[in-house]
Amino acid sequence: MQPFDTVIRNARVVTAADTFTSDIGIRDGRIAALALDLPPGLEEIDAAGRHVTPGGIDSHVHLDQPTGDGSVMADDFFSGTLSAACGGTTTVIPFACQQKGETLRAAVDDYHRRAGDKPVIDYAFHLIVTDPTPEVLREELPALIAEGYTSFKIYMTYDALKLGDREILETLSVARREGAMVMLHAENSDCIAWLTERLLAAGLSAPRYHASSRPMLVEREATHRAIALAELVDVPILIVHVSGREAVEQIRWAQSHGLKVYAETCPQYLFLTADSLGCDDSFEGAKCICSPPPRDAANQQVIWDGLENGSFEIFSSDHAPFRYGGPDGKRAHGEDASFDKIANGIPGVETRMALLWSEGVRTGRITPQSFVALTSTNAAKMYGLYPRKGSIAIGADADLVIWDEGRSVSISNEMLHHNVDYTPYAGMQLSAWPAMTLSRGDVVWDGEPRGEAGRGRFLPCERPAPAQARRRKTELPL
Ligand code: DUC
Ligand code: ZN
Ligand code: ZN
Repeated sequence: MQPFDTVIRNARVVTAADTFTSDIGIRDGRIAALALDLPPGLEEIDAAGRHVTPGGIDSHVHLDQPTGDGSVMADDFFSGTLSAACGGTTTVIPFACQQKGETLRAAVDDYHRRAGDKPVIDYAFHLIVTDPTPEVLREELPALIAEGYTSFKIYMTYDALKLGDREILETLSVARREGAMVMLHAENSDCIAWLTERLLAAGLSAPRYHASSRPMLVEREATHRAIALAELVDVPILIVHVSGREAVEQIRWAQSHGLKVYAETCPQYLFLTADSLGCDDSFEGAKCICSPPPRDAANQQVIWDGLENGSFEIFSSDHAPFRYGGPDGKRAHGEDASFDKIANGIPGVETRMALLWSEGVRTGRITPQSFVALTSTNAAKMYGLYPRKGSIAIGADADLVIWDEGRSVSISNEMLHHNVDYTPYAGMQLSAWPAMTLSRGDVVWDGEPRGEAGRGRFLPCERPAPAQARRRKTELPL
């Protein structure tokens, strides 16, 4: 038999189910053997005493996505995927966003062009459906789902992106029939517009009022409505970037009534609060403008509880990278811009894994197995990449992270590899960081970035099992 290309020795292998000590034999980019005392490989990596987890799947990132408001995303498919790899992520799922009036096919072609020969790690695409014309619903969406674009996002806010309830119903109905996973951005658009108008009229326009314009209530209402619409169509949904208690209560209600309602949360809802947007009117608060906004300490605790008790399936970054300095990021409309004109989103693709391992696993809040489920395995299942991705198992891609634990890491932007000029987590002290990341057996991070542009492969996704509708109990002609 051919020797292994690489053998990782004496790893504390963590999967979503177990932790065990094993060597990992890698051949042709895949895991070929899991056992102790494997024969020598062409390369040998000593992991004695180290946890080894599946490479992260960051299933919510925005790369090179046009914004239409003069701001430009700082990360393209090279810098974004390089940064991901350096933080222990081996697969990203960015969005291919349809512009209103454009076909979905044109959007997909455009994003493949943007990716080009840039990706350092493997990637798939979610679609964003903004214009569900009869043609899109009847022809394009089913065809693209069949080709491996098996998940799509619907926005309930932002004029350029949002769908009305009737459009959401029509689109959910296609997802049900075709077996696609629908992600929902749940915030009530009219409430935000009404509050924004009043805040601005009262002269309250500094970055920190972004949080005032999108209180928890607007997320709670839209979450409730999304669940009701999905219940009517009888289709599973996944609520993305859940920020706190009121939305979690809606989701748990749905789950306890047997509805297939899944949820995602992100580091900003564990480590930032509305105060991160500033306690005065300084523009600095723009660095933490994202939607939904971070809440408060009590809501952070609810999110931690949800990670622990199974309310959430997915912990993603929602990496939406805009530079703080320069003319085309947070300041695209000038430093005096009102909060509603400031680019919406924060970077986080490189810090996601270490934040959760350090502050979740090493503090005892979540188990190593939950960490793996939340950062990798569940995303692979939710989006049709399992078992090729998301596990340490024979036949799976050799996407792995070897952890360096116990050392003190002070997060700074200088240590990161994204193309953003700040990190919201600067100054946080962590006790873990990826020592090494392997993507299909190649070392792409070992303290230095090693991944070449273009080595990442596009991954068509299967129809995800969790997106399958329940058996219908009603007589409605759906
Ligand atoms: N929604 C996202 O998913 N990302 C950035 C901003 C937003 O509103
Ligand atoms: Zn969103
Ligand atoms: Zn997002």
